[in-house]
Formats: sequence, C-alpha cells, structure tokens
Amino acid sequence: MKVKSVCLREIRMTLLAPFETSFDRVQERRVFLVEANVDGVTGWGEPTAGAHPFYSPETIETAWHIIRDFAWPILRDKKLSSAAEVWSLLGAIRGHNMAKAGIETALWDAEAKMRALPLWKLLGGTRQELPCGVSIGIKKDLSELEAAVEKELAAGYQRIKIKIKPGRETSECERLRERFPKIRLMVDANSAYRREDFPLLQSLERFYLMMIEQPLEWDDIYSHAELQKLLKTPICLDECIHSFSDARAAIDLGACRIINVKLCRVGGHTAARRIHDLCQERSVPVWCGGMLESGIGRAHNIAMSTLPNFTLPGDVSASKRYWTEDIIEPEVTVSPQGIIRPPSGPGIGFEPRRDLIEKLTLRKEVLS
Ligand code: OSB
Ligand code: MG
Repeated sequence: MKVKSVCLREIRMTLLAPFETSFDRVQERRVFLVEANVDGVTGWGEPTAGAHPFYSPETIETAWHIIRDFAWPILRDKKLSSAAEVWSLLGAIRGHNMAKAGIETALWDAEAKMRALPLWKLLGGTRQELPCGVSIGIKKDLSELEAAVEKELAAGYQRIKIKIKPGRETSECERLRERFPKIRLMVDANSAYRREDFPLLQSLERFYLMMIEQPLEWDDIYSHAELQKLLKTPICLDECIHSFSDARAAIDLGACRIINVKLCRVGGHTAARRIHDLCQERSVPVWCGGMLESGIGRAHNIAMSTLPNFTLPGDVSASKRYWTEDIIEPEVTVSPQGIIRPPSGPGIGFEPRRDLIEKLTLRKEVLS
C-alpha cells in the first residue's frame, strides 16, 4: 500500500454542555481530522491534540506542523505492507504521539477497508461486548453532580467517573457514596494534587473507589509509586503513560495498578497494542480513555477496546452524550445494559458524513 495524499482538516463542534476538569472548561471543540488516500481507499483518523497544551504538550498547531513537515515526507511514496509499519517508520520523530497517531490510525482504517475487514478484527480484537462508563465533568454544586450521576446510571452506564480538584473532592465523594453506596465509582484528578496532599488522598480510601486516576503531576511516575505504597485503592495512570517504556516503568515501580490507554496519547494502534500486551502479561487491567472525541476518534477507541485485556469499563460512551449530531453514520450507541457492540462493517465501521464535515470545516490542507 502507498499513501497518495493526506487531507488535514480542522472542524468545529459544540458540546451539548460545557465540560470542566481541573485544567480546563470547554464547550467549543476544535477537532482535528486526518483523511488519508491509500491506493484510492480513504482512511480516517483523529489526532486528539487540543486547542492548548494543558492536558498534553501537543496542540492542534503542533500536530498539524509535525504531520505536514515531518510525518508526511517520511510516508510519501513509501511502499508499506501494513499500517503496522508506520509506528517504527515515524520513530525518528521524538514525541508528538498525537500527531503520529492521527495519521497512523487513518492508515489502519484504510488497510482494514482494503482487506474488507472490520478494523477491530485486523487489530486482533476479540471482545464483542464493551462495558461502558462515563466521565462526568466538575459541576456547579453537589446536587447538580448527583443529578448527573443519576441520569447516567439510568442510561445503563456501568461505572461513574467524576472529575475532581482540590477542595471539593471529599464532599463530592461523601455525597455520592451516601446516595449510591453500591455503584462502581472512581475519580480523575488530571494531575491536580501534590505530595503535600498525600494525607488527603489517603482519606479518600473510605469511599472504596474503584481507582484514583492521575492524582499527581503529568510526568511524575516516581511520586505515584510513593503514593501507591500508601494506598489500598488502585492508582490508574493516564497523563504519565506515553509509551511502552513508561508503562513498564510504572508497573515495575508499583506506580499504578491500572492503566488508562488513550490511543493518541501513546501514538496509535501499534503502540497501544504493545502496551496492552505488556499489561496483560503483567496482570494489569486496562481501559480506554476518552478525549471528547468526534465519532471518528470514538470509532477508533471502540476498535482498540476489543483487545482482550480491556476488561474495565472505558470512557467511551454514546455520541448523544456529546453532540446534537455526530459526524458519523450511524452514531455510537450504548445499550441499556451499558454495552457497545463493535461494528461489523469494514474499517472503523462507521461512515463519516462528508456533507456535515464540510459544513463544520474551518480550514483544510491537502498534502500530495
Ligand atoms: O483525563 O480522561 C481525561 C477529557 C479531556 C481530557 C482528558 C480527559 C477527558 C475525559 C473525558 O475524562 C472522557 C470522555 O471523552 O468522555
Ligand atoms: Mg484522565
């Protein structure tokens, strides 16, 4: 297979409601889409870099630059036997995993279409019922939070994650545990705590949380290992894990007992699968994180989540939780039991809605 051209595109999508974390509050999403023409077959990817470098060091601008000026010159006119080769071809570029993933995942989609296979099967996925959780942003007050949890439980979601930041975490957990003593509940701090907060984080043990996600700094595996020694509650790492070697170091140091695999944070399907395999060998369960993706990124997340060690409910939920209209057909739906079934069509298995995508486009650039 040969990549003939690549179209980079920025579209604008509006979330149904603002999403607040310890580092951001967002409603207008700038979404980066990559469309690759591989021997005349179109594959789609979504580098999940955001408008700012507050979650990851990458932004839409850096990802655009890296794909156009470095990844494209490497891939252009290269004869590939599989998308599985792309990760190592791009290995000369240090970092910039989201940029790499954007183009790599598009080539995986194209390859699966060329082979007339669902992408999840091409990746070696086996799971056909994916358990779903939700990530609930920081709310105005406790009653709004409680109502949001109630609504998601009624929709069938199997696990509730709330975003926390210093100050309200204890009253939030207290309120939710009083009201919902039996649910699978977890918190995600997006690196909002420091070593001085260890006693506070230890005090969360009484809420028997499923896990505490990324309490400490985004690049600090070592301090998470110190904290995990003090906690029975598992730590789950998100921001800290950018590579196979990060995952290995985190597991060996005891910095976490669970890993949130985000496809773009780790550089695409090949890298994600390697981390998945390592975690499986080491009996560390994984789950698929979300980045408020459009349907295209969501479809890739679904494909990845069919790998056997994705045993915990992920943050991949229904399109209608995010958008009045998603950019794929059909939209992603979740059963009343909180399950997504992977699609049976070729590639990502959801058709991008071209007219809608054109209408939402702010800029595009074709590389050929
Ligand atoms: O930390 O998992 C996170 C959204 C943006 C950036 C980081 C995170 C998140 C979420 C949202 O938790 C998950 C979703 O897509 O619903
Ligand atoms: Mg997270």
